[in-house]
Amino acid sequence: MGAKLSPEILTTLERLAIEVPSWAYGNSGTRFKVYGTPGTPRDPFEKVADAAQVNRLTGLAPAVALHIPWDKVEDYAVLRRHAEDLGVQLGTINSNTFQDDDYKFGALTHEDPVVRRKAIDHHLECIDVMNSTGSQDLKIWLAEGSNYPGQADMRGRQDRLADSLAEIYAGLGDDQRLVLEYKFFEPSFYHTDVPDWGTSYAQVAALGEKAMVCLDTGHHAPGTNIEFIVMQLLRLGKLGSFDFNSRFYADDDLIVGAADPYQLFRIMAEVHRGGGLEEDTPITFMLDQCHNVENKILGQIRSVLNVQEMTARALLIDRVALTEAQLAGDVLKANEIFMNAFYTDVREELAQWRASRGLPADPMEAFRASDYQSTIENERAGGVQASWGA
Ligand code: PSV
Ligand code: MN
Repeated sequence: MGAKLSPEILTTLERLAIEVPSWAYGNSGTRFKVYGTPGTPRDPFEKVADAAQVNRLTGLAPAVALHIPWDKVEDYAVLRRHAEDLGVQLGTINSNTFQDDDYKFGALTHEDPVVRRKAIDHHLECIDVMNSTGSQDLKIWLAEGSNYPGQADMRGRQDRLADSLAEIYAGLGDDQRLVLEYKFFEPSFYHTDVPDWGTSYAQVAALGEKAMVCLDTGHHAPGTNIEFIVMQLLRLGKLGSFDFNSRFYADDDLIVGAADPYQLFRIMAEVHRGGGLEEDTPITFMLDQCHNVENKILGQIRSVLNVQEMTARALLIDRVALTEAQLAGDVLKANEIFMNAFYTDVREELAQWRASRGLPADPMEAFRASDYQSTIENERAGGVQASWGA
């Protein structure tokens, strides 16, 4: 193909797969308002159908992540067949220990063994779901922490967390993994039990090789050098998955690459440098986003295309010249080489490449031109639209 994207780069791009989250297709909002949208799915089957559109038009999203209990169904094998009929797989299973009254003061860290038991059992149930769906990853994000200094015994909670995770880990099958996601604040504001990559790393390292860290790009303090964390976790062999999204202020869950495409480029450059785009990559790339005011399916299409575009640009970094400049101490040459790749517009070449693979050159326009949206708006009348907690 064209001058910029070599066959080698295209082969790497061919492998890029980004899981989409089922919750992106449901209604979402802020604590102020959740807007309903015509055509919003009413159950996991309809969410999977929408997700399949993203893959059909981009070739980039072959799996859908589920959230339990939001995506609870009677028979997961039926949901799996439904997904496969539509050309996608069921992906990461996300647990949920943040919506029951019992969990007000913690779940896996709770002082009360009865509450802890309930939370551990929920995760074991998630592993059962994984056995039916064929999912590889169990993703654990915990809403646990405290609001006031002195409120909680942080040390005791960390120890109980280790014990709870060990029990969950023991339930994993040979080909299954646990990924532990960190977040620096919210819903707790003073301390969070898994606030940073170091804590997540310490916990998963103690479990064993099937436990890895999940890095959600929106879960860091402003100004954090996220690509450094990516480098370090890859170096340690513990970067298990990404939750991609972007943020201006906190955990905004906006379209990845929308707020800061350069940051996404820097992250993908480090992923590439650390071998994370190789065939045997340990990384599951996933979106963790909501689309509060924009069309949800188009929002997901835009997201996976943004990841593809910044990955292509990252692959354009002239690594030989960069190393040479670095070793020569040529600060500005090195920076220039890095920036040259970032400033290279690859949209036209990616469009041509898509067309050559039987995909629409412009997936956004292809979706707008299709009758999918009007069909779901007509067909999905009645029932209760899915949203947070449904
Ligand atoms: C909450 O911050 C969150 O966005 C986490 O990132 C999880 O991955 C997601 O919700 C689903 O539980
Ligand atoms: Mn997340």
